[in-house]
Amino acid sequence: MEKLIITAAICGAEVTKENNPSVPYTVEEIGREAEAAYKAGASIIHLHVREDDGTPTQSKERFKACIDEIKKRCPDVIVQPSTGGAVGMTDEERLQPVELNPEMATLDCGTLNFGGDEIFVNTENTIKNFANVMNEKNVKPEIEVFDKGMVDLAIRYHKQGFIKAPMHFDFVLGVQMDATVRDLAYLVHSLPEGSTWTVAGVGRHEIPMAVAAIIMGGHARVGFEDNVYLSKGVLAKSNAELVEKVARISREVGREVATPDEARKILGLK
Ligand code: KMH
Ligand code: ZN
Repeated sequence: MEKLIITAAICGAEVTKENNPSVPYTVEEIGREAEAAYKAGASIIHLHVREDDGTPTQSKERFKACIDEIKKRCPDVIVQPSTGGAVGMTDEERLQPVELNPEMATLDCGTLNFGGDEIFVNTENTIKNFANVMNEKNVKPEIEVFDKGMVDLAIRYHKQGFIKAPMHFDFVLGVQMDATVRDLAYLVHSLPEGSTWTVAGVGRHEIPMAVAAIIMGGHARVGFEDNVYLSKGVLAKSNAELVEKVARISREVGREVATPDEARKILGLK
């Protein structure tokens, strides 16, 4: 089996220091969390950024400052900015980090309920526009899937020329779809040949879904964006603790962890 790519989703847009005091807000905190996660085995940093007070922002300048800080500390890590941002942001706001020509960025492939009255809106025109902008900039999309129909939409858009193969998917489970091995297997079996995938289990599902991915030949995403606990009732002191736990489990069952350059080869990044 190929090596395991671990993505660290270190910040997110919804989680706060009230949930876990180690959630990073400042440029320095984001740099420190990214570096520790990288040293623990993460080859991709999935990045949201904040103002110093924790307010989520998609500001190009703030992304640049955070990416520069991350690259100063770990020059070879893959930085994958979010184009999802936070619920309620405009498409123009959300697209800003793509202007920085990152290697990858997320492409959310559908609209979904996001708790309470919140709806995370991704219309067909939004998705096509985001895909076109990423193609122009040679940015590899990570296709964010919250529901099976989003896989089908991505395949349709691939056939229509909006998304290039090989496609890379991230299944975010425990928001809309259940985080079960049955559901994960259903998604994996729906992918075109040659695709790669990772899974992000939300909340208590984070580590179990990562373990399923390790065994099934996929890749794993962990981090504060999705979960702030190391184990039941125990807050993780850092994103690195979550990365370290998954890296250790993977090695113990005989699957080595990919470096950023090995991840680039697996994902077909230039
Ligand atoms: N924060 C969510 C509204 C992504 O990064 O592309 C969107 C999200 C997905 O986290
Ligand atoms: Zn995200």
